[in-house]
Amino acid sequence: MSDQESSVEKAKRASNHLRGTLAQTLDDPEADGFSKADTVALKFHGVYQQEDRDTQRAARRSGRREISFMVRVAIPGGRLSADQYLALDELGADVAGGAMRITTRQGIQYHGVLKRDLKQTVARIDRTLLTTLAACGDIPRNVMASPAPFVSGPYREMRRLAVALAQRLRPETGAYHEIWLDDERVERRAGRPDEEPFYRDTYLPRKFKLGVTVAGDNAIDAYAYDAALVAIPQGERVIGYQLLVGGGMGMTHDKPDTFARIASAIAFVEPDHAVAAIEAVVAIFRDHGNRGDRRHARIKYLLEEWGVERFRTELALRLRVPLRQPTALPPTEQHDFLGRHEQGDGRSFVGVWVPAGRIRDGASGAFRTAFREIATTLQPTVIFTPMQSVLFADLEDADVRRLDTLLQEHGVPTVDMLSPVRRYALACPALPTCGLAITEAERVQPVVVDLLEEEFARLGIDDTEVTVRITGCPNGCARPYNADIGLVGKRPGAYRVFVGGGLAGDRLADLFADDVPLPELVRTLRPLLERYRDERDPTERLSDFYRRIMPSAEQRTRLSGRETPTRGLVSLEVLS
Ligand code: SRM
Ligand code: SF4
Repeated sequence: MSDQESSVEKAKRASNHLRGTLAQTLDDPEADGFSKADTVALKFHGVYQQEDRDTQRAARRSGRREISFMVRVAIPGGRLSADQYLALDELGADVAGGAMRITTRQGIQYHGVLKRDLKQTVARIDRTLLTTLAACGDIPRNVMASPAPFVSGPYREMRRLAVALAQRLRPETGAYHEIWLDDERVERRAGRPDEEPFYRDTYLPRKFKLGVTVAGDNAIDAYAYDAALVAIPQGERVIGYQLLVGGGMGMTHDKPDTFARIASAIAFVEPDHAVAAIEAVVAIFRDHGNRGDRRHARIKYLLEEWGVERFRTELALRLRVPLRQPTALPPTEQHDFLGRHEQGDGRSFVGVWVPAGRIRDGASGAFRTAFREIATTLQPTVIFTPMQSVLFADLEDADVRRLDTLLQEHGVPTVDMLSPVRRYALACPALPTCGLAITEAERVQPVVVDLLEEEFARLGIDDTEVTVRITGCPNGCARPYNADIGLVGKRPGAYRVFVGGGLAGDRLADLFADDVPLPELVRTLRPLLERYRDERDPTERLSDFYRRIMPSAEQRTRLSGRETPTRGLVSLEVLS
């Protein structure tokens, strides 16, 4: 570990608990953007400074910088009232070209917000009783929770826990209120002896991702995060939680010391200790995470260095209770909860697919108008899912009929109209907004889905449930490394292709083919798909089949960073 503080650590320390000169720059009409140091603090407020990558070069050549902002809203468990939903939708119309985008962590993002609209954007979000604070930055992010609105005891308990964790882990700085909101609230917070008793001056070494769910339901993709709690139900009660720690997707191409990792089961935690256990995990990360090299500053690297036993010992010391060994969990799947389901109180919820999470009116349906009408007339609870879709909950039978009609009237597809490839596809925003994108992702997703749909139909395997996830760079924002098929931007127009994760999300995919131009994707996958068609057991999933025919480590590369992926690339000859 490097002893040197990274420049981001220095910027955090100098920001005076996330203030920097943000307020001054916001008020300065001559300033088109924020200084580099201020953009570090700005992220903690849920705001990213961006430039349109499509026009950036031309603009810069003519001496201009066309800066706009992405604003991210944290929504614990993705749950909103209909009125909150409508307020957020209206805000999107006013400041972000009419579109909001559901994120892969159940939040929403507005893109293209102008500097002059930033303050009112954050203030209006605050008025909906939501926040952008800690939606980004080196801090625990939005707490994910299974979106299923079941009314059973364990689901209720799990939802309560998500809210408790979000409240407990929120930073305490007064900066947010000073910069974005009114003075009165600032005065009420003044005079605290220590502004950030838990996070201190430099917060966490890096971002921290967190989720909660109930055993058997992995809609949140729990193994991909820094920490997760899985409720173990017994009848209507939760008897404890499985604590998972050390998942993460981000890596850097050709830097084998960076890697994606599936979370490890650390302990079985009593319900009364659940919040304290997560707080202790965060504190361990705060105190021992790498603050010199941001590439290695996730808790997964600490866990890899320490091992599970040392981590458990440290956790028990901090919690001051003996920790029980983790328990065996039932098999899980990443349910998307699309279509109609009973909630358990005589009412129903309906899950509606949203292409790449963009709630807008477009060629594939008038999603925005339909959802506005549903929210206005039926007043459902609205829940965003980790698959970037929407559940409308608390519906009576007549409401479900009305909802179906509204979807139909506005051309919004229902789940029975989607192929499995389309239904389970995810893509990150990538170009043109993401400053880190190497390739397209969201904008090529329809092409990739069309190509794969056609190939699966041609081979007669179109009943196969597969997750296809695309990202524009190796950071893994659409969680490609535990999907059945993951495409990860390698160089402009070409992707690394990963195979072998699956719907359970509990194992990493292998690097299957490197540097594949999009037009060659189908040809690259064809030998595997043809063998799958010919040799699969009737109920066997694609990734399970792949693992059966490629059982040895030599045949497969685990994306674990212990080997250079290209060295262990799956040999296509083995497949043919
Ligand atoms: Fe992400 C950075 C978008 C979920 C791993 N992510 C970014 C930024 C902010 C780019 C940047 O730093 O300049 C992207 C903004 C693009 C844009 O224009 O909107 C971005 N990430 C997203 C979202 C919007 C993707 C989406 O399709 O919805 C997701 C927002 C979730 C939220 O509401 O908080 C999003 N990002 C993820 C996930 C998936 C997850 O957490 O479930 C991951 C992989 C899990 C993990 O963290 O390991 C992820 N994003 C990253 C990383 C790699 C971190 C690392 O460990 O190396 C970066 C780069 C970074 O932090 O430096 C990143
Ligand atoms: Fe940007 Fe890469 Fe994340 Fe896609 S995966 S949004 S390209 S950082």
